[in-house]
Parts: sequence; structure tokens; C-alpha cells
Amino acid sequence: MLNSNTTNADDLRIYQIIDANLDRAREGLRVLEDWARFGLGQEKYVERIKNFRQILGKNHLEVYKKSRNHIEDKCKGLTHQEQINRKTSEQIISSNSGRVQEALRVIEEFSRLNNNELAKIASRIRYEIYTIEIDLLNLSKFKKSEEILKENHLYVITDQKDNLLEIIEEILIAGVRIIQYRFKTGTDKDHLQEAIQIKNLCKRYNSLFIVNDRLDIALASNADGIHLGQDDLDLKTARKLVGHSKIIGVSANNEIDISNAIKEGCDYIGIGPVFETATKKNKKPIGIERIKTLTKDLNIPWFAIGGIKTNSISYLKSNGIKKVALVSQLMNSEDPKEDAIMILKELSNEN
Ligand code: TZP
Ligand code: MG
Repeated sequence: MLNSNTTNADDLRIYQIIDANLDRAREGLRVLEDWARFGLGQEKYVERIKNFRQILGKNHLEVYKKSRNHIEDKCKGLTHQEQINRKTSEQIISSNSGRVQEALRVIEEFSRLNNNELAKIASRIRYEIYTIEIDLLNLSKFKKSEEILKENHLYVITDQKDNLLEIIEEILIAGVRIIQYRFKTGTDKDHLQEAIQIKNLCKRYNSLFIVNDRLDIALASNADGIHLGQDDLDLKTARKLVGHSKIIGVSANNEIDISNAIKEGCDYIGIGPVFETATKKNKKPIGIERIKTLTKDLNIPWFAIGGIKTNSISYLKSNGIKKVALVSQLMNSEDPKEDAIMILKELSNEN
């Protein structure tokens, strides 16, 4: 409650500032709440943000509202170019979190003079919004990655090539939206540098960038995900380290590994080798029938892998296999762009 009941001109100015910023904070919170609700389906965040709006609403005293028209606001309606340029949901989350944080800071400063209770409330909510902003951004990023995995049927894995960046760009131009960076020899320093370059390319083409095996390179290059084989870090540990903003994919080719991967929260599975492949000579192919059995009840995205060529796709599709991962077919292609276009077309054919 207010500390005094007399109102002078200075108080009016302060009340007006508090009034404007309570509105501003609540409006910004509403934007965040609606994104958490409709954009992300995150009930827990909806409740938290709604609660903040209600607390601020309860503390929006009549004196603040009444001060509204006493002093003319000459800056009403000013819009900054940044507001007009906002395009992505991430930009909207960031700018509205910033708006809430700033408004709460102003409330905190000015209400400290005559409403200490409100100053404390504003300070507490402001700190919580800092973490909520990061959580919402991470959840949005994750959701986008999940959608790319769901909507795209071609997953391209790299091999070590001198002109790797050129090949990847051709493939991205063709329309591939999932790239996994895979390497087995070389120095970490070089790999990290290459990973960052591929990540930047993928970002430019709105594509997922996933790193095979190496969590450190995935984290350092700010990859969208990590792919783990059965001998790599276990999924629980990896999740602890990467958190919930990155997707985790797993290679599996038997019931137990698949069911464990799902239980531990993997986001997609690579299953194979379907056919013989020179890329993984020591792995026995499991064949189409086995893949059909293993994937019968799978309801997360999965990609068949191993020995898949452009001309095997229609056969795979006729057996219900809709998503594929490839290494050599595109990495050794004379025209990766044309080949990728052909494969994407084959995969999108209805039959
Ligand atoms: N995992 C199972 S098979 C395989 C991997 C990484 C290699 C696939 O390579 P290719 O050249 O597409 O057969
Ligand atoms: Mg591995």
C-alpha cells in the first residue's frame, strides 16, 4: 500500500510513470503468456506468467490509474524501427521480455519512494523473467528443430572432404534441411572450425545442424543437436549436458536399444544399416523386413540408413520407409545439388 495519502505534483508524475509501466509490463507478459500457450503448449509457463499478470493487476491501484490524464504525454504513439522490423517468434519473445524487464525496473525504482511492497514485487518478477525468457527461447528453438525433423524426409551426413562446405551448400540449395557433421579423424581444432562454418551455412538455409558423436564440438559450435551411437555418451548424461534446447538423436538397430532410447527421451532414431555399405563395412545389414518390424510402433521420427542410393528410394517407400539418411550417395556425387533434388523428389512422391 501507499505510504502517504496526500498527492502533490511530483507524486502525480511518479504515479503516472508507475501506471504506464504497470500497463507495459502486463502487456509484455500477455505476449509471453500467449506464446507459451499457443506457440509452445507449455502450461507450466502459462500459469507462471498469468500469475505475474494478476499480481501486477492487483497492485495497479486507483491512484495510479487516476494520475493518467493529469500530465500530458508528448511521446505517445512513438514507434521505434526495431518494433517494425521484428520478424521471428524469438525476436518477439526477446523484445517483450526486455519490455517487461525494463518496465518492472522502472516500477521498482519509482515505487520504492512510496510503495515499497510494489517495489519488492517488481524486483522479484523481473528476476524470474530473466530465466523465463531463456527457457521460452530454448523451448522455441527445440520446437522448431522437432518440426524440421518431422517434416523432412532426407537427412544428409557428411564425410571428410576437401570441398565439404561447397558440397553442403549445394545440398542446402537443393532443399535439404537436416545436416549431420560426421568425422572420424583429424584435429579437434580443425573440426570445431569446420563445424562453425557448417553451422553458419545451415542457419542461412534454415536447416538443422547436428554433430555426430562429439558433444563438445556440438556445444562449442552451437549445433542444433547431437547424434549418439550405442558406444557414445549415454543419452541421460548427454541430456544433462545439452539441456532441452538441443535435439538428441540415437543410432539403434534392435528392440532393446530402441526402447531405451525412447524411454530416455531421444528425439529421433537412425536405424540400420539397411543394406551393405562401404561407409560402415563392419556392420551387418539388417534388411527391410527387420526395419519394418522394429519401427512398427515407433512414434518419433526415424530414418533408415546404410547403403541407400537414389535408386533404392522407391523400393524403400513401397515398404513404408519414408525417411532416409545418406552419406556416400551425396558426399561422393559429381553433382550433389542435382542428386539431392532427385532424391527429395523421389521421397516426396505420393506412391
Ligand atoms: N550408420 C549406420 S550405416 C551408416 C551409419 C553412419 C553409414 C551410412 O553410409 P552410406 O554411405 O549412406 O551407406
Ligand atoms: Mg557414434
